Amino acid sequence: MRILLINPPVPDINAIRDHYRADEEMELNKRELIGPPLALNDIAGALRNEEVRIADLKFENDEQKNFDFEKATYDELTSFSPDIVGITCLTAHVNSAKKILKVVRDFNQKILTVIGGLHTTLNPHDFSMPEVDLVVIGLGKRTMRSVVDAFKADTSRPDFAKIPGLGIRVNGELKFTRQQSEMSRKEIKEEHYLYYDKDEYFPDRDLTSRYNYIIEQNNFKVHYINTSLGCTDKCSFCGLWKFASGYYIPREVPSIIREIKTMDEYPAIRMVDSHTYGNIENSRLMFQSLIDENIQHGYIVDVRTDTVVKHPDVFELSAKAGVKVAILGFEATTDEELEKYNKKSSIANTIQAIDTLHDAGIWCAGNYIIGPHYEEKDFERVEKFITDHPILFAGFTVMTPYPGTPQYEAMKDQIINTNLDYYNLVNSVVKTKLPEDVFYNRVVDLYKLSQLARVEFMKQAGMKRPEARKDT
Ligand code: B12
Ligand code: SF4
Repeated sequence: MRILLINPPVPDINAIRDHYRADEEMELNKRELIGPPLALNDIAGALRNEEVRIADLKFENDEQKNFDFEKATYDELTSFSPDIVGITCLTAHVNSAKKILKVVRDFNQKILTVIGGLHTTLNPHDFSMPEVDLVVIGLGKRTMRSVVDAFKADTSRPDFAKIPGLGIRVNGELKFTRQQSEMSRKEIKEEHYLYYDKDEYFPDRDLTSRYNYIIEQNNFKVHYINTSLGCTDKCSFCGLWKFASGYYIPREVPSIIREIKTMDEYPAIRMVDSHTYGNIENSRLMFQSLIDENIQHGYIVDVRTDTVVKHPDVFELSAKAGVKVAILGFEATTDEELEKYNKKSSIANTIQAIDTLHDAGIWCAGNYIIGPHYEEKDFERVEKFITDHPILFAGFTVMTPYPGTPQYEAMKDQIINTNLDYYNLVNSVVKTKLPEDVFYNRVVDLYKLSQLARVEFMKQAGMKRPEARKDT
């Protein structure tokens, strides 16, 4: 079978960037939002005996001005002639994905079309449309393997009904098979998740090696790895815990180590977990094993502030193992805001976590959510906080109620922009309390201040970014 997997483009709509003066560079440069579509590498890992191609149209669109992704899709279809097209989908991808699906259907009615990802899992009905045959809900690796096998067995009347985690389009409606949400933790781990732990199914990263995923500042080649599934918490604005049916399931450490051993060509590895340290003993074992086996990469991890505060020793160990940057969702600058987000942490933890990570030699990339209700006093409070607690990179996302999250349910009546092209964390889809221009200019001010704070922080800490490795 020939299977074409597509990462759709995210439309380049960015109100924050548009409020920078023409002669100023936005600190959050575009390159930092470029990386491999691990979902597709991952699925391809389970399809190694098939002919698979990955088209990263997001990458191409980010790199080339006026990139025509519909034409690029058509060209891929013509040259590769796939039997199946699979598309991955976040919320900001939805409209591009729908256009791609139309191109595929118009090209050849017989191609089986499959769409999966975070958005389809939380909102499967958004893809109840004639151009879609199967919607994948939840983990996709085993599901896609089963779909391909069923299609291979009978292309004219494939039987998908026994494959869990699907919405099958029958007579214009989605018919759901047994869902991941009906499975116990044990079952997800045994039946789906452990599928990730067989070496022959590790992500196929070669399929995207023609794209240049690098961390621009130091020219490091980067790739991603999953070391866990789900999260320990249930923040109101986040869909990741729902995706994993509320479970946190860490991977077995030996399998993580074996997978990292296949990633020699990537000096930088980002652990794209919701929470890399959700099971602290597993994390301790993972970082100790990396040290014991002398496996050397620079790692980027995702962590909650309360975990850092509770387990400072694990972060010293992590730094020894090569962790260079920790990504943290700070989200807010008051405890009341954190409570509203159901973050189950505190500002005291934020401050302590920054200090603990810096003491360990780990740089922080922390994100703050800027609400549409923010007034001058709120911006001033954030400004003071980021100046008082400078880090390597403070980022600011505009509060975006993503469909399928509790925040969406709470805010849906306030949404004034339902065009999902704008749901990329840099545009407000709810009316801002300050005049729009003032609101975005204040976010721009935050970015500028964050840059100054970073320069000051690096000077004080005597730090500089690591040099590029000679062989990259
Ligand atoms: C790494 C990452 C990135 C990378 C790379 C993304 C890429 N693919 O190009 C970078 C830094 C570039 C990035 C950018 C953005 N990101 Co991002 N990113 C992540 C992160 C940290 C991990 C995603 C990941 O790789 N997961 C691992 C894979 C294996 O999991 P998965 O995608 O869920 O795939 C599984 C299933 O969903 C399913 N599946 C998925 N696709 C398909 C397709 C088929 C055919 C099948 C069968 C199954 C299937 O099977 C897979 C394996 O089981 C998440 C947060 C997190 N911790 O998860 C945010 C996250 C996904 N990003 C988010 C956002 C908003 C963005 C941006 C839009 C932000 C922006 N300002 O532009 C951009 C655009 C991304 C894009 N793809 O175009 C949001 C999405 C929210 C939403 N509801 O849509 C998240 C959840 C973070 C958040 N703040 O909430 N991101
Ligand atoms: S801790 Fe992070 S990943 Fe977990 S639910 Fe909250 S925001 Fe989502």
